Amino acid sequence: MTTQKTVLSIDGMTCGHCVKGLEQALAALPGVKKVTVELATGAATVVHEGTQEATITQAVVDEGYDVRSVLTR
Ligand SMILES: [Cu+2]
Repeated sequence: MTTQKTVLSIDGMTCGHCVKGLEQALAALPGVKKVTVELATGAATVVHEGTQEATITQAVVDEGYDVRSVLTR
């Protein structure tokens, strides 16, 4: 399976706890290999194999944040 990178622009993170919680939620998704969440930019980078973009987006929404944009390549 191909390794893909999905980059999300996220609204609503305010502190390190937000970052940690989101990182854990994303890392728990099936197929996710690596997660980087940056508080300053609101950017989350998810390296995964076969995880649907919609699944990743939903996980962020479920954590209580807004997804401004999402790009998979
Ligand atoms: Cu917070």
